[in-house]
Amino acid sequence: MRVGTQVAAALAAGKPVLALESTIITHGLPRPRNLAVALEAEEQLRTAGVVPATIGVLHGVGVVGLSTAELHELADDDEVVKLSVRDLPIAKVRGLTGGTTVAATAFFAHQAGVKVFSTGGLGGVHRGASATFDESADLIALATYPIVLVSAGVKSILDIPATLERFETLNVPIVGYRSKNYPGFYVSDSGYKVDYQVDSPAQIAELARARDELHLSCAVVVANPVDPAYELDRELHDATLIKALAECETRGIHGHDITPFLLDYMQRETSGESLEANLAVYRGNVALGSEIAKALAE
Ligand code: PSU
Ligand code: MN
Repeated sequence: MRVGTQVAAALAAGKPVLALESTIITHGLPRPRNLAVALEAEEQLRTAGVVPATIGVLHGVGVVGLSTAELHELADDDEVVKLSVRDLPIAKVRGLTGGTTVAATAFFAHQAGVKVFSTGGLGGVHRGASATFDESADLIALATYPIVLVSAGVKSILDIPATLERFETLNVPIVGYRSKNYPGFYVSDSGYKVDYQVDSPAQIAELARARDELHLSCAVVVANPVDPAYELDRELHDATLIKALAECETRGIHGHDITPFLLDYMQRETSGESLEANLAVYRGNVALGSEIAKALAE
């Protein structure tokens, strides 16, 4: 693993740093928007006085704080792979270049000492998981690496109540930001609730400190609903989702290809409307993550 110079300097000085994942760049967003979004998120952070630490793997080496040139490299690589934690030894031995999922990003962030991480949507339990056993390694990672993770919930392409149950089983606390409605990524309310609400970045920092004092390894997961003004039209959302899941079944897509396939399908079939919602979600999570990073640096 290598820590970028700006990130290393900020960490040494106790300045706020926010981790960002890179599967969103390599497999979550279409080109060329992927690079634009990655650069925009970093710019948003610098303006807020927070050092961005976008994390990915280049030629087998985990990088915490990719440079602008390295972001270009990752965004434009035709061979780029999706790397979760289990893939990291293989990536190292074979010198692979890849986007890191929430799980792998949380691993590297924690190793480097970055305490807060913002993403768009989390992986979770897939629909039909009782037969396929398909649940994202993000869940296990969040039980293992004590960071603060900001997301807008899990997408409704997943089984949301089962995902919430698994978080409970895995001892991962979830708090809603200024709401007890668990968000559904594209929409601000998934129809399911969380048990606890927090109302400020300072309260989240306090929770992370309490977790550390208890020597618990779990992440604190912050569910940050998208502003309802930017959410995806619900009817369009529900109709597209049904088609996406059917198409996935027909084509026999499985394993780590499912999430990228569903995301891409939603984007194409909503003529980019889901993409705009996706970007609003991401901006909101980067903004909240930057405030939490500042509260933790105080
Ligand atoms: N959900 C999204 N956008 C994404 C992902 C999930 O709304 O880009 C990515 C994240 O990197 C997440 C990964 O960690 O997909 C989960 O993949 P899987 O379901 O294969 O674990
Ligand atoms: Mn999976």
